[in-house]
Amino acid sequence: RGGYDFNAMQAKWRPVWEKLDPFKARDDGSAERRYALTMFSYPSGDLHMGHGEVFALHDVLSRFWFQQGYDVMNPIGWDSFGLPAENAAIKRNEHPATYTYANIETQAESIRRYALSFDWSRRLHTSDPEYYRWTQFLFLRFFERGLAYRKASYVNWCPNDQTVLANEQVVQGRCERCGFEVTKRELTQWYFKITDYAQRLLDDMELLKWPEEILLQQRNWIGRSEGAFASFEVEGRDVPIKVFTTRPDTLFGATFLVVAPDAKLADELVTPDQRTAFDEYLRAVKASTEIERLSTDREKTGVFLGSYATNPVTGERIPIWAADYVLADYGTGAIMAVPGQDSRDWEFAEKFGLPIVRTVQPEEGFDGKAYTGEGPAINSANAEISLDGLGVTEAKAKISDWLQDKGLGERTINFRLRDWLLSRQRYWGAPIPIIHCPVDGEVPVPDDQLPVELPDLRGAALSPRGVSPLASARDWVEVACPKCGGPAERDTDTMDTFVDSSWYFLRYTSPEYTDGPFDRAAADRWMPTYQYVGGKEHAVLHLLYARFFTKALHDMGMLDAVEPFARLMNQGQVINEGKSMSKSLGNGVNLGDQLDEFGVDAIRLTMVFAGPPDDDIDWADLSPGGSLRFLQRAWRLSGSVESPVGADVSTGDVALRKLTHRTVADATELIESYRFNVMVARVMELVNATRKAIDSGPGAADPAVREAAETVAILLSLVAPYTAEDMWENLGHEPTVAKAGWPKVDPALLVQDSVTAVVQIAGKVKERLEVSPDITDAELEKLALASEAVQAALDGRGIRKVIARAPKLVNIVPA
Ligand code: ANZ
Repeated sequence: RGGYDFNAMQAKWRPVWEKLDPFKARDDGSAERRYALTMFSYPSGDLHMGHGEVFALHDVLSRFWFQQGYDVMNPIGWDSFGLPAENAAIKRNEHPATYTYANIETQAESIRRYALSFDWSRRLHTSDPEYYRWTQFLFLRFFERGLAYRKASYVNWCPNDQTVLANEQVVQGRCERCGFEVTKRELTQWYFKITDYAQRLLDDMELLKWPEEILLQQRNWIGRSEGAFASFEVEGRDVPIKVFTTRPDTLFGATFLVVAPDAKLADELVTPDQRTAFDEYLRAVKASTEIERLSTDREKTGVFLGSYATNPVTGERIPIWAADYVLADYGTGAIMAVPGQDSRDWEFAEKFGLPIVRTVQPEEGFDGKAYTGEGPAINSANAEISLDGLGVTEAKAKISDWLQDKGLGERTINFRLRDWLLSRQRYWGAPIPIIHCPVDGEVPVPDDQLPVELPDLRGAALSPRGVSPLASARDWVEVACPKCGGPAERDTDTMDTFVDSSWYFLRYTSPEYTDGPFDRAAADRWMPTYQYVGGKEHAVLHLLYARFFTKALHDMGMLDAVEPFARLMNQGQVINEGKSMSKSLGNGVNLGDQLDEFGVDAIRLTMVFAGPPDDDIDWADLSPGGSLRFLQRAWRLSGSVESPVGADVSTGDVALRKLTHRTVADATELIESYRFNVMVARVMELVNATRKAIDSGPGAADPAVREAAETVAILLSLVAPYTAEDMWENLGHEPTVAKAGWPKVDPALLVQDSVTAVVQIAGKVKERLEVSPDITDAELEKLALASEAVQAALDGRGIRKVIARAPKLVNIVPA
């Protein structure tokens, strides 16, 4: 055999594996099931470095479980609806499917070359009619239960993509996809009632082994606040104004009310003489973004509405203003302003000359404006109730009870989470399966008429123009109402692609199923996914939506699972020269080029070895050439072994055997705790030790050398499958090393002969002793005091105290 040649290995083993098909989930009950899932990709071009990383990391886990004998399901598919394909189609004057499916083939080929342990028999594409038929089916189930509904409201609008966006898709005031500043438009749109699930989405986080950072983001996004509603009578109006407050204890300091200018209420409250000023203000507000509106350091703006309310505890007549720092769709869209304790209210009061009353005594020495801290209530008493002297918590409880008794308010819980806006005015998505009939209203397309397939539109017909391109396909739009048979029209919006990805993990469990979106029995066998690997950018998007879908389907009796993803691992980004890769910076690294130059295994190894999975990795700091040299060194071991397959290893060199078994034991733990890079480092040590044993130790014929080399092959199969397979063959085995089985650890070989105990005097290390790992505290203390070095260091001083912590440490405190 010649030297290490990665091209030859790649050419040799790929067809062998494709024939063996070792990664097909058996689903036959022969072993415990494990569902390993990685976020499926958008087919927008070939694989990039980020895919390379996430796939390499995910494959370590999946292959580890295969080696351990689990029945692993590791499916692959494509999230193939969405804007990139549509924009490309407009540019190239073709159908989005052309671009989409060509890219899928390109990516599929790259993934195969990348040698991932996917089960290709479960492959799916969300843009296939066989898939989106079921997305539509699920939409209708949500619709039937009132979990999908249409309403008019101000929504996020991306002027560039000419479509609405969900709140989750607006990142710092900009479109999550194209970066354009998002504006507001009043439109009638479809929503999923995710808010019904707010509390359960919070509660069930307890079931999840996810990074704390992601859970925290979801928690904040859901934004639970405990507080109260309070009612304020309005002069000349029958209905009082209800406000939501988290600080009912500050009610005595409410010196004015503020309503959102774009809430209906503002329009109702404005008096004729304030009408012009108000209309002008409203126009300006509509042009601003939510981020701007909520920002604390922005100059406060607002307008007096001309109306007055009454503070229910002070009886004061207080003015009602409209200001954009109050949002229309949070709480009730109206607040009681308490400048004494709220900074934004303080600034507003200061700017417009409104009264400020402190109702919490600030700490000694406080010289700021609004006081938001703890302290006893002050100025908070009337003939009926006094909060004075009470702390914030007690005062809140007392006033809440009082309001409740008086019928002036009630305790409540408010969530920041809004319903999920799911309709899009774009072409390349699943059509919403609803027919609008002038007689019957919103009529679902009957299940047996699904899928509602997309009409054939391409090129310029897809150009964004604010209404869905589907509206221009008149033959498609005009249908008979399924109820009355009269003329009706199809809904022309398509679903957000996040709807497609909210249930794909269920479809994987029975991808061929034709009686429903998934076979319940199959889903119950596999769900929840044991492990999910993907990017943190999905924290409040996909990861939240998929949780909502799973719960809703559970409630509909379609599924046992209440959570989709039991464990989550996030990967970092691959950057270059300290910056994200981008065309404009010219620092892009092409995955395909790297694979051509260094081979698949060296690139995968480099990604895994670079650091902890969730750290960003800077390609400029890494050495794929070094990885390649290591793989060559490992591979050469397999050609050096001189003992036969199955040689009796019990007579082998004990030192090398101990290292081998220790390496396996540590690797097992390291993989389970996602420290793959350390695992690789341990394999490198084993490779070096094995080489040394061959060249200057017990020699190539010692069976311990075979045991070590086989172990290296198996451990490496998680990261460098081609090299590992080639080693396995050189060692006299049949393919595939991927199913060789995780090496068994002999506990007797893990016992350490001795450990180093450190002896400190007054905190300084004075002696190191080789001791038995089983030594007792008393024995260790005796040994330490008998040491010459210790006695010399004590130099005749007496001893006040000795603390022995066997077997590693003795601390001597001299008198
Ligand atoms: C009086 C008060 C006094 C308030 C005080 C706070 C501090 P979270 O915790 O985020 O739920 N608020 C209520 N509805 C609002 C809306 N639509 N737009 C903007 N602000 C709104 O915040 C709840 C608090 O935010 C509420 O409690 C209300 O101001 C304000 F010392 O009421 B508070």
